[in-house]
Amino acid sequence: MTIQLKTQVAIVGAGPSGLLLGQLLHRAGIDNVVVERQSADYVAARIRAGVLEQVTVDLLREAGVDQRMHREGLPHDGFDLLFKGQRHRIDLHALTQRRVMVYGQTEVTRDLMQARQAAGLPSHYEVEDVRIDGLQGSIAEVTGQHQGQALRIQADFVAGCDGYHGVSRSCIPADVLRTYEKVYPFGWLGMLADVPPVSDELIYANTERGFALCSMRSRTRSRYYVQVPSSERVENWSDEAFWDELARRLDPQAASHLTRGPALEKSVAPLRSFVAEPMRWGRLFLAGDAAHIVPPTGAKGLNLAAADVGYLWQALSAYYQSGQSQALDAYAERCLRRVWRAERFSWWFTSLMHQLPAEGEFGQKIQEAELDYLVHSEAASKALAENYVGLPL
Ligand code: RFL
Ligand code: PHB
Repeated sequence: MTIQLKTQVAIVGAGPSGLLLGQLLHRAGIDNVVVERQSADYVAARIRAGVLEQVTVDLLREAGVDQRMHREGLPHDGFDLLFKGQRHRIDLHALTQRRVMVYGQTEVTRDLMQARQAAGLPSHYEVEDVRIDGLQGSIAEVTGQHQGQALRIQADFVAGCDGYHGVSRSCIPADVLRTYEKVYPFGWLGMLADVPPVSDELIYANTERGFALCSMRSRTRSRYYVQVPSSERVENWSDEAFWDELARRLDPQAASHLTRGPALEKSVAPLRSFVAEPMRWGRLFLAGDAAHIVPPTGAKGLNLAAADVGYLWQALSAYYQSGQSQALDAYAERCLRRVWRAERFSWWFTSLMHQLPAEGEFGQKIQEAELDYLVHSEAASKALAENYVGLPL
């Protein structure tokens, strides 16, 4: 038997991009169906980003899923840069009159999944062999298999929200698709633990032993990262070894305040910059990690995904309200302008904060000079702050 559905927008992928788009479209009266490869439990358990820009917070409010975030999220007015053993505060609010919200991607995803379920919107999890056809024709088609049953969805448009390893990007013919990529020779070993954060705000540390980041999910849950070679295996790191290494990369005051505890999760994430162009091909619109990846140093991955979704929601709303396709035609260009600015910032902040052995001692001295300039020049601090809190849409 085949399950056959008709909808306005078929959304491939139930990550934050797909779920946020689904919720925004629903509130604009636009039908949509979500198709996801993994199980709902798997999607809900993934641990990823932690810092939301105001633009993302505003979109979550538009989607009607901001109540718990405003109750439990932690607004942050600044963060610390640590180098040469000293911490320097970047006062985001004084420099930009804006702040960021510390609220985990896991929580955002859970809120979106609950809202989708409460609204009774169609979602198909554990769908294998997803294929997308008809992108240059009069109707698009998404097909797949769910527990031996065929699924066939006809749609006006397809939103490719299926992440870096998804199928939608590969629907764009090779002679049309252009990709730009930079792979870094290091990754982040991350650990999540139910211990109070070492500091009230995030600490980004540049040390001789490599980069470290002290982040958090709440006042009782910490998220820490240390730079490791990209070939590093998580099995090589006991909890104790992780805590010891993190402590060595902090200033003495922070190291003495570090509360240790068992890891709830530990994993190594590779660092990559990647952009695929165009982000639209016929009836297909790519959004989020399906089209671009940034290294996590600037906390831009999830926020860029949300900005794409914001543009796509506006463009689809305009199309269904007035039949006008100008905003859909402008989608790729609007997104890519923001994407490349975030790519530049994430690459720059990554290059500034990590040990880069290939750059030698000269590179090390340039990093030190730039960090010194950054914290002593208001213009330089402001450029960092305005990118960190997020450029306006
Ligand atoms: P996602 O979250 O990858 O979701 C894509 C969804 O599509 C599904 N999928 C398919 N569904 C159907 N058919 C197929 N053939 C499919 N192939 C894939 C997947 O199962 C998944 O559910 O992309 P989205 O929604 O665009 O969201 C983007 C964000 O998740 C991402 O930008 C950030 O999480 C990036 N990122 C981080 N960003 C930060 O700002 N700070 C971080 O600390 C941070 N840590 C991370 C990260 C990304 C990671 N990845 C991708 C491995 C850590 C990791 C490990
Ligand atoms: C996180 O909390 O996971 C996090 C925070 C800031 C970043 C990257 C990751 O820049």
